[in-house]
Amino acid sequence: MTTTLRLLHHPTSQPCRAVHQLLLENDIEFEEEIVNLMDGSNEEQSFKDRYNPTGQVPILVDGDFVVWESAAIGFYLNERCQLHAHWFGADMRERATIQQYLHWHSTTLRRGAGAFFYTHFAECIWGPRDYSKEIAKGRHTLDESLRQLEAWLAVNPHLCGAEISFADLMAFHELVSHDAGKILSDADWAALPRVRTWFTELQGRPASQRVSEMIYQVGEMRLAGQLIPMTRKTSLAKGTEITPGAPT
Ligand SMILES: N[C@@H](CCC(=O)N[C@@H](CS)C(=O)NCC(=O)O)C(=O)O
Repeated sequence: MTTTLRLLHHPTSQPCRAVHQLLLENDIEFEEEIVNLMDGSNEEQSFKDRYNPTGQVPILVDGDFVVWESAAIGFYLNERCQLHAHWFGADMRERATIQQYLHWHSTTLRRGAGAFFYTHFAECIWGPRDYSKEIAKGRHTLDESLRQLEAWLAVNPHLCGAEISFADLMAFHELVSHDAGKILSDADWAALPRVRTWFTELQGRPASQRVSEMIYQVGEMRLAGQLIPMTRKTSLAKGTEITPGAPT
């Protein structure tokens, strides 16, 4: 295969950063295209028809093949680029454990992103409103998920075993957003000592820092009370609403 891979993504997006980091960690050559999520370009019908009917990123394009959903992109890259076995598992049990994590992740820790989204981005889209119910819902899911991570990290130094896998990157980037937005207090971190050690270790990887620069800048802006200019009027974190689709 000789085509150059294209990654369509946005650096504020947790699953995009995980895929971006996987590409960097493995020295995979790719072209980067930032999709403007702030003006809702990703929701245009032409974008959905061409790339992803959900309008979401990340998206990987390999010649005439398009794949979306971060986990599916990861598995594709694993086979396409023959990644080192620790990323997706050396045998069927390890592979199943990593799959298991990624399925769990999409309905739990990923949904906890609502705590970040409704604390920091909702106001930039819909203006000042009472988002406390959405924040509380995200926070509840986040807390439950973090307790589960803490339990897994009591068994292994990484989420699915001794070595780092794509599961770690996916989980790590959820926490990067919460860290950038100071969603977790010092007391929260203190109650999660294994998660904190694991998070600090992952933060030290050069690729982690490279892909996380923008979200930390965005976090600083929001913590200083600045709005992120957004002209879109729909959620960036679909599925985290109390009432699906609301507020509109
Ligand atoms: N399950 C998807 C989630 C992707 C996702 O939530 N993408 C968000 C950014 S973090 C997005 O594209 N939001 C824009 C929108 O929904 O319009 C994956 O893992 O790839």
